[in-house]
Amino acid sequence: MDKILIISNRLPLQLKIDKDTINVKPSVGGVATGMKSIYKQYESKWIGWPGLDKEQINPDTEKKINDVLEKENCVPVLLTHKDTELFYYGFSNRTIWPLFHYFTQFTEYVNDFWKGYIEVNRKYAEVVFQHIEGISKIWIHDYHLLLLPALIKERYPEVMIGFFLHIPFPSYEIFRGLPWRMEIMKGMLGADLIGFHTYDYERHFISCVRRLLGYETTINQINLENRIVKVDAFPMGIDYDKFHNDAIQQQQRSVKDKLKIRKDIEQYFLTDHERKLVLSIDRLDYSKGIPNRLRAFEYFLYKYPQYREKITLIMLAVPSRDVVEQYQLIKSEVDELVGRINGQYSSINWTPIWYFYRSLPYESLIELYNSCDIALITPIRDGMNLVAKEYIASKTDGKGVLILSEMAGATKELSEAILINPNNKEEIADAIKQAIEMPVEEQKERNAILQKRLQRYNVEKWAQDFMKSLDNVKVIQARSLAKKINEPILADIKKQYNKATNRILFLDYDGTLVGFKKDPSHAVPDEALYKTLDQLSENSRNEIVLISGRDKETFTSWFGEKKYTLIAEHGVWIKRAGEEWQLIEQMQNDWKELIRPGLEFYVDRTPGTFIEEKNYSLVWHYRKADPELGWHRAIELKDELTSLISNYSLEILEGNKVVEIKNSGINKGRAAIKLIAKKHYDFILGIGDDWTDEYLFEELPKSSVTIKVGLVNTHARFNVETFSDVRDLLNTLVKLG
Ligand code: GDG
Repeated sequence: MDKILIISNRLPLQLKIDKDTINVKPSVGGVATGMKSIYKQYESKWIGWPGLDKEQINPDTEKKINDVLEKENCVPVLLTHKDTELFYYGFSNRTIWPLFHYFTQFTEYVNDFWKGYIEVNRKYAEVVFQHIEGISKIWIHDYHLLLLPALIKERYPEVMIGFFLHIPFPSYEIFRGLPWRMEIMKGMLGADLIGFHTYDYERHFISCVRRLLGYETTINQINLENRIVKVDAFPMGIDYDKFHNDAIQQQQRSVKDKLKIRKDIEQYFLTDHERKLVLSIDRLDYSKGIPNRLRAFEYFLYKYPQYREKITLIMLAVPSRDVVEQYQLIKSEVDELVGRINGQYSSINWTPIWYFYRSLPYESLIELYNSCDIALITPIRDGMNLVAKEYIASKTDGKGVLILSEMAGATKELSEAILINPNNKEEIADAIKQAIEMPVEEQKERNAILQKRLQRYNVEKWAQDFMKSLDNVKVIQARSLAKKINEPILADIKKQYNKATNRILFLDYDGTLVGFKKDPSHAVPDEALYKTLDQLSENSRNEIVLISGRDKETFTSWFGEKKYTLIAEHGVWIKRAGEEWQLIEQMQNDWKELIRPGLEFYVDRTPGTFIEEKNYSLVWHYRKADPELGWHRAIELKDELTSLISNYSLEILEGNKVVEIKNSGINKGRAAIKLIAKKHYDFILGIGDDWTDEYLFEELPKSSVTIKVGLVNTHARFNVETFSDVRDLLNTLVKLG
């Protein structure tokens, strides 16, 4: 059986020290439930903070805690009071939480918080290292542990790491404000699979990866130098059957077994059939839009006076992070608003808002869900919002109306709810009216669709899907790694090289022999490169061919005096050592005047881009442009060009951040073939990094050693990670003589 580790800020159980005994109570949160199925399937352990400060625990109790937790397959991460101050209340909840929920005005950038965050992520890593033996997969949860994936990956690259973010991932414009944005991105990219609740969060993340780190992405895959990372949306579900069945069971209880809350609701509300109950449940958090909701409810009472005394809002606000100032402020605001509305509208036999500031037992929650006619859920931002789903699941008679903010991740699946903009009190007030007046048939119709969907994609399915995807990434990675040059492959290449008497080495330049520079004119050859190439070309058994898309003037200035063969413009021109440039093929050039104005239009609209004119091609460069915009414009441009060039014998090449239009039939592969046809070579090497080099890999004889730089799919036989690996390989060949 596979062994896995689950890691989250908190363990899925609550600990209480009662004199000498330690009491544990499982927590009822969604993540804990979802993980139950994973628990059954794998031999797993859960690592997290048990909720007690280290100072509260003496060595004797520590041993007891460990024993109790061990029985539950849990491992504690012990944090000091200072740790929780800086890491939990500090960076997690005063920096990441507000920023990721678009509350930039509440976001605090404090260096000590950041240091505390790094330190605690390291503490988690240390505990992981103590339990990693035999572990094949790790699933890390949420925004408290954004650095942990990379900390683990560095030490244990072979362990598959999944990371799931339970809160929104903000757009680039918000995320870029974080002083430690690079560290956070790199930390997350330590994972092999990164999951979000919705596609929107996923695309924001990918956009940040492209803009901040410059990695190439293909749909939902990120190609790091040495690894492929997959990003995907997994909308978290709930334990539907549990909520639904428990609601049925509680309803069927005999009068004497009924919960007090049920009896109270029956006594005060359910006797009056015209009285509508509206429910609101959240942690008391500024992201949940509680003041907006109250103002909209107040406005509803003002706008639709006919419903006064006929509607009651039951509002449960669960205390949360109350040491953080913003949470204290929101509490005062809510208290004040409730007081104001009740003061304004109450009568002797009616209180508009029943307000509870505490948490209730799970059974009471079910009673509230089941008895209320309307759920009013209006977050300003919410990663998912499970309360909305739980409400629908608990409506056993199929009646009930959900009013849901379009800013909650859950709207993507709950489109049959009445969706509102949480900042629009007019719309919310009207939605309440619509909900009150909605015919029962319509309520049932909408809910039936919602219930079916929630039952199918439940939390168990969510967890299983995530794990399946993680396995899948492993297969994708293995495919790209299968061809990576390792010791035995290298030994074989060396053997072939040693045996050969007539060798030819086709080497692409940019991205293969040198790293990419934002400005291509800065990618000049360095001394070490000249030395390697000179040594190779001085060997009489070798012919060195630099084969590139560069223009012949640049190549002349860099390598004109060298003993290498140069092929420029993807195979238009050839220059043998000591000779002049010659055209490999005769071509026409008159098409340029037709294409150029179109390209200029793209330069005008895309800052940072420019046109390079080569003898037989035009190139639009977008390396210096905003990566997102450049990428979109390149797609547009290719699309436009495709119809424009149909009357000419031209083709469009897409290279690394370039779109090149050139005469068709000219490519590196054709040029190379012409060269090797002239002589018998018993060792042929071809190395390149981009799309244009694929022609070379395809055309060279099957026995050739073809190498792609970058761990991506290719026609080449082998891969290496970066241009430095190419240099190492060439230096190894130099030593062989
Ligand atoms: C984060 C994201 C995302 C609430 N009051 C009581 C109680 N609850 C339970 C509910 C529900 C859970 O707490 C709240 O979950 P939410 O999803 O609504 O919100 P967050 O706590 O902010 O959770 C959120 C979630 O992670 C999962 O990924 O959906 O967007 O912010 O399950 O039932 N449970 C009990 N008593 C209460 O008084 N027993």
